[in-house]
Amino acid sequence: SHSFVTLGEAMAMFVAKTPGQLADIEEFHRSLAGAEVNVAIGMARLGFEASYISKVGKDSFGQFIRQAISNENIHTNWISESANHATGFMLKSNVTDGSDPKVEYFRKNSAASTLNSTDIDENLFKAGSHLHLTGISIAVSSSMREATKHALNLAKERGCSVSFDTNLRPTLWPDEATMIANINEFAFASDIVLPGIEEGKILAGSDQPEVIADFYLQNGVKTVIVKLGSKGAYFKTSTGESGTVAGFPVEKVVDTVGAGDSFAVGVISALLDGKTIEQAARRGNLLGSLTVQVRGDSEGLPTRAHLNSLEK
Ligand code: CKP
Ligand code: MG
Repeated sequence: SHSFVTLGEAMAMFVAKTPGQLADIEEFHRSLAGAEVNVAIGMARLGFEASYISKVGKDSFGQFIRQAISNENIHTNWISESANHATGFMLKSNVTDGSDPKVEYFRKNSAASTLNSTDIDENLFKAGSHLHLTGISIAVSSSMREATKHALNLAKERGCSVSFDTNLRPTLWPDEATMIANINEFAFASDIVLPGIEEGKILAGSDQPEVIADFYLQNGVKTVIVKLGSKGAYFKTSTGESGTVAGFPVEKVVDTVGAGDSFAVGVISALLDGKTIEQAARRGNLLGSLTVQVRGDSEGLPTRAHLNSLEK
């Protein structure tokens, strides 16, 4: 069976218990965050062997993260510890109208930001494994960007498939032009690219899903799936397949954060299961729809048995 590898920064996330400005909130619920770790959790729940490369501080948040990841049956061997940098954390507001919550980061100079190429174990990359990367890891620091590049190169050398979620986080970049150039460099080198429609507008200069897809296909990408939120997803491949799959109806949107990561789990797992690109886009939407109905990033991600019952 296929194994799954990803690399990134995991954080403790404090979600406001009540609506309002973050500055006014007294009570928070702690959970786990980090786009890449969210995807690893989803893959592990579906039964894939998952490895997560990261770094935490020698502190309680670091302990919490390591424990949470190990509870999800993800290999923790490649999570190292920094002696002099703290684990990052973030705050998230509580919304009641389905709008995107406000997010505030406390991650500058975090332990994970010191991750570098020497933390990448070459043995993780073997034929049949899949590497998932996102635009967040390459924004966190230059050493993490180099580590990500190293992982990408190893994966390609060894014949692993590579997916890339553009995940634009403007507050982590010095300016927009630097963000666009770096994100597109990594996207062009990947097999599967998963931009949101708003991200595509910034990265490819168009709000037309087909134009966004063509922009990446013309630059060497094999498969592009543009996420259209509640409207579903548009897919196009270098072999000429294309189409739109509808979104899954959701009764009440609780919190949109993490939906993109769940979408990635759906797509990657389906492709590794041997499904078609259309089935993969559909599963991406299904898992995204589960995550917008819960407040945390990963609590909506299904087990294999749950997924089987939903796909019946
Ligand atoms: O694009 P998504 O809403 O799926 O990503 C959410 C994650 O890693 C969340 O866990 C947060 O911690 C982050 O993206 C981030 O660094 O912004
Ligand atoms: Mg995203």
